[in-house]
Amino acid sequence: MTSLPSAVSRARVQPVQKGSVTDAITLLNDGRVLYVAGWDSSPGAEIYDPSTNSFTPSDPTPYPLYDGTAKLLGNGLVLIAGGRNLGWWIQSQAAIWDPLTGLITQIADMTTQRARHTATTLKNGEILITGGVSGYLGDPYVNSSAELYTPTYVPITIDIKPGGYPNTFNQNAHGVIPVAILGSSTLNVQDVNIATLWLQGLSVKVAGKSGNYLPHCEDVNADGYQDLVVQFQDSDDWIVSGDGSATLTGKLLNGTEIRGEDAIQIVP
Ligand SMILES: [Ca+2]
Ligand SMILES: [Ca+2]
Repeated sequence: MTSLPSAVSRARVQPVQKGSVTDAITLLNDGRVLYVAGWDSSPGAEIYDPSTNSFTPSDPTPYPLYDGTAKLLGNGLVLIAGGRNLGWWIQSQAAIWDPLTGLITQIADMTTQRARHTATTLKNGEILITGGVSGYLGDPYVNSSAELYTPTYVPITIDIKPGGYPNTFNQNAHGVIPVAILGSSTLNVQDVNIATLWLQGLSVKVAGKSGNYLPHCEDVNADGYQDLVVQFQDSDDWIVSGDGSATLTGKLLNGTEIRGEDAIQIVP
C-alpha cells in the first residue's frame, strides 16, 4: 500500500532567470514544465525541472509573446501562438518548441493577430484557437474568429502487451509495459528513434548503469514484417483507473513524427 502525500507540502522553488509576465506555462510529458518568458527584451523559454528544483534556459522564442499561449501537442511538441511584443502590437506568429532539443522553430502564422486568446486541445489532438484581441493593445478590438491547428505526424499501429487482449494493468503495479510498434510495407521499425518514444507520459526503460535502451525486434503478429518491442517504465500515478487508450508518440531517425494508440484497461 502506498502512503498518502501530506495534505500540504511546500518547498521553495528557485526563481526564473528572466523576469516575465506570462500565462504560457506548460506541463510536459516527462514531468518538466515549459515556462515561456514573455515580458522581456530578450524573449526566451525556460524549463523547470521538479527533480532538481531549478530553471534552465531554452532556445530564445522568435518573438516576445506576452499574452500568448503554449500548448502541449499529442506528438510531445509544444505549439506557441500569438501574444504581443514590447511595442504592444499583437502578433499572428506561431512556433513549435521541441522538449528534446530545446529548439524553437517558427511555423506558418495564424490567420489573424491574437493575444489573450484561448488554446484548447480537442480529443482528436487538434488545437482549437479562439478569440482574443487584435490590433494595437492600447486600442485593441475583440476578435471573434477561431481556427484549428492540426499537428502533423505519421500514424502507426501499436500493440500494448503484444499478443494479449484486453490490455489490463493494475493501478499500483510497478514494472514495465511492453509495447510493439508494428512494422509494415511503409514502416521499417529500424527507422524508429527509440530515444524519442513516449507512452502517454511514460519513458522508455533503460538498462541499469549502461543507460542502454532495451528494445528488441520480432514479428509479434506473424505478418512477415519485423516489429519493434519497447519496454516503458510504469509509474504509480500513470492513469488513475477505468478504460481508455494510451498514445505512443515519437520520431523516426529522419525526424518524422509518429503516433499510434491502443486501448488499455486499468483495474484496482
Ligand atoms: Ca495487446
Ligand atoms: Ca509484424
